[in-house]
Amino acid sequence: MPKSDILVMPKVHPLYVAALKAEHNVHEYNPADAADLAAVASRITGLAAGGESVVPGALIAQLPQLKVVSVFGVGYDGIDVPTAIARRIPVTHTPDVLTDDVADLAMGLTLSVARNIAQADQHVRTGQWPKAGMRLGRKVSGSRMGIVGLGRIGSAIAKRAQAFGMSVAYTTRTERPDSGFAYYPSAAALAANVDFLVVITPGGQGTKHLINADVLKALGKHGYLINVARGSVVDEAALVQALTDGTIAGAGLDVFADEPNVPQALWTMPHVVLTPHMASATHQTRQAMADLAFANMQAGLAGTPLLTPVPECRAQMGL
Ligand code: NAP
Ligand code: 8YV
Repeated sequence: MPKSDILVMPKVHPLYVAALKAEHNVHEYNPADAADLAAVASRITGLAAGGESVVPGALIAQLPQLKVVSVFGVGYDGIDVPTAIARRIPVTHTPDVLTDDVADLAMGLTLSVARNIAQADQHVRTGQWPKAGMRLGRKVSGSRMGIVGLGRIGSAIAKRAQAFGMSVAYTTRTERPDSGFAYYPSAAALAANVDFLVVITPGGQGTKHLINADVLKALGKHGYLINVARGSVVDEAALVQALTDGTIAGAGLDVFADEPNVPQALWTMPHVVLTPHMASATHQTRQAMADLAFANMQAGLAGTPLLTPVPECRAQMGL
């Protein structure tokens, strides 16, 4: 295949960028330098983004030859997909290959916050063990898990929860009777009936602040919130308040409203575990994501069938 000109959004994973550089001319997008983009815009045929990238319609409009947007990540809430579709430009993502890792981290956060693992590690490292005891944890095995979003990753979390002897319930917009799990029509109704509420929906306007003060109140003072979805799904101010005044028992958070900025109030809370958006960050999965994102890019440039177009492109572009 002849070399193409690819525009790469900031902070796209190096494994994906390296694969692109080996085959193409790569231009790193600098939102602060309009002249830099103007010099190459007419040649760009591929756009590489990450799951957290913001690709507005105005950027797509500046790229007259664009053939494909290939996202390194399953979430694509930052991409203006309707604008791309209007120009018949397919958008692809990386589903399935990261499902196990994200489900593993959801369980890791659940165990960590309930059993005080991060706190306990500090207790030993700072020489506290000979001097003082630690507060007791919350038993996870046999407890009740509620999953907000029973898709690929939510289903993988359910499987893991079952292995811990937990009961599983869920909420989605469309009930899934085939799952065999108890269905609740809203996040609040689900929260009122579980010990751990795990959030794993897509981000974007459709789920913005789905987890609000009312849902946290329903989860209650013995309940824990785990968010591995997107920061936008949770009303972060309401969450900080609920953790401060004891409305809920604790939280395990991998994603935040304004990454990489995490509200300072959370930094010192002993009943909170914080990770830096790393649910899919293993060597194995990041390589698989890079391979799939690159394969989608190559297919989009060549005009051959795409491996994993996003659902809207499948439905509206007949892919
Ligand atoms: P998926 O298979 O499309 O599942 C999404 C689920 O969310 C579906 O069950 C969907 O069911 C449900 N949902 C959508 N809107 C909803 C709403 N308003 N209320 C309740 N449920 C809703 O996607 P996936 O592969 O599991 O990935 C899910 C998300 O995880 C991604 O989009 C991404 O944002 C996030 N993620 C985060 C990380 C990380 O590093 N932390 C890594 C990977 C993915 P209905 O359509 O029936 O509502
Ligand atoms: C990645 C993610 O950290 O897949 C997603 O939606 O949020 C994560 O897997 C991200 O896409 C890397 O850019």
